[in-house]
Amino acid sequence: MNVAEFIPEVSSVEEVYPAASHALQKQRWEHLLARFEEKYGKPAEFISRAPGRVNIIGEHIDYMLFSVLPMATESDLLLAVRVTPENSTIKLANVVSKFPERSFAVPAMGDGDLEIDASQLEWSNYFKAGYRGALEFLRRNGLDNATKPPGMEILVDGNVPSGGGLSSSAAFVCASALAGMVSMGVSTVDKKELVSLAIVSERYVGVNSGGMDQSASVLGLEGSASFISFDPELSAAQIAFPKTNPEPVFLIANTYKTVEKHLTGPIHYNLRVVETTLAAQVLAKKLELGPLPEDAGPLGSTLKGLMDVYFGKNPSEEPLENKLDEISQMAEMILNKDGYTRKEIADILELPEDDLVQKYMTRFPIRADKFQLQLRALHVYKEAARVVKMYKLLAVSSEEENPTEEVLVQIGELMNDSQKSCKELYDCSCDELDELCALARKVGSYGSRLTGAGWGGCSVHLVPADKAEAVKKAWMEKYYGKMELSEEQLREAVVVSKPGAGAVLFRVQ
Ligand code: NG1
Ligand code: MG
Repeated sequence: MNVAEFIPEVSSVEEVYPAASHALQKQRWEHLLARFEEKYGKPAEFISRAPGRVNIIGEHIDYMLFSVLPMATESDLLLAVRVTPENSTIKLANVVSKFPERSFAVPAMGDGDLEIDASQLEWSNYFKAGYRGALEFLRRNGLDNATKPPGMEILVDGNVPSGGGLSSSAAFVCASALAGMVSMGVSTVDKKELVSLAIVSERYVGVNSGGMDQSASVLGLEGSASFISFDPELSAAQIAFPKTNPEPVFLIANTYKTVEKHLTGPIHYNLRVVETTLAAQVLAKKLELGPLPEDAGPLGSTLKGLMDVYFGKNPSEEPLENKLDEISQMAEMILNKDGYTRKEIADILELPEDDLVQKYMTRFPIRADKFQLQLRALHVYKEAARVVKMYKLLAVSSEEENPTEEVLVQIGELMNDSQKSCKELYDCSCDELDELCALARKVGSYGSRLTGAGWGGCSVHLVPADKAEAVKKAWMEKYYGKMELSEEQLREAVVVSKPGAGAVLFRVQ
């Protein structure tokens, strides 16, 4: 368990990335620091760094507080920062000129919240969200209200593709929250605090998200995937993939179908959160479990939902996956498969329809006539069971001296089943994702699936190293070859991803 730890302070690039990347990353960091000095006339004091993440399995279940199995990526977001106590302005610039410079005044501790207009697709919102989390953290921790935090000069360099399912957003929010805390004088940042506040912060950007991305970004360790649990409290177990011969590699293939989740929320992501929440309420009602807790939930989530249905009905010590099978059978029997209207749900919950809307569909508005409670609940329970199965397979194989390929075949099957469930039960895949997965499987991928929220973005494939080239070739010929892509897009369409390190702080000497 690495949670009760502080964010590591590193003194060199070498401590952050695998050996093969040292030279390139060193150049990138030096370039960032040089550009910073050029721009602001004084050197940066520190770099706050947080990575993206690839989710290997456990999709759309974090907001129901089931465990997930992601890994941090090597790609990351760097914020070079100088603290400017002489004024209370935050200046934000990006090494990429398409992101326009922004500046805003820091509110005093007692002032209202830092305003974030979530209806706009505005890059600085992610910074503001993380920074606001840091402000709130300091307020909670007794910093006197009259104090005005210092300003900052910031230059950003990020290489996690945005809108691609690799969580550039969480990387940005986590790195910003970390930078904010450091600028306000927190000398050692607790990892778990940072995760918790970043999860709450990211919701300011308009997505009712779970906690997987921020956990993976902060808690990741080089060489390991993270088995992250949220209930009863945040914890992470690090687990490596078996070193079979040939070794497995993860290929990440971008569909180049970008989805701006904060715009499509009402019909995609936020709707799914509402559907699973209401599935839990309806199940609880029909199973006569009494009211589910409404506010509590670790990490500020509004409802523990489907998790509570599970525990409410089964307070025993039996293995999680057995219970999950049982409860999904029950969900299948109890919930109707054609979906429910608002009115039907309100009637079951014995609420006026307006109250239902007010309670579940107002903070994050949604657009839907029918709510697919059965399909969504089935996905969540079955996916949660797959995560536990994969974790167990990995735990067993990591004990073996010479693991055979068979374990990768089994892991791959779980990934393929997850993709099928995302497509058929959760309706969060798309033709492009399905096609990349089908092509990869044909050429020898053990398992292929979407990663992140879906509806576009990236896919993840577990492939034997000696077939990686063949898989790439198939995609180039049959998928990317048919699109009009720039050379850069073609170069970046597929990346090999190894589990990378989590967030770090680097103080410039
Ligand atoms: P992406 O779309 O990759 O950022 C989102 C959520 C996660 C999780 C996944 C689906 C945010 C910030 N993150 O990930 O919490 O629910 O979808 O598994 O919205
Ligand atoms: Mg995101």
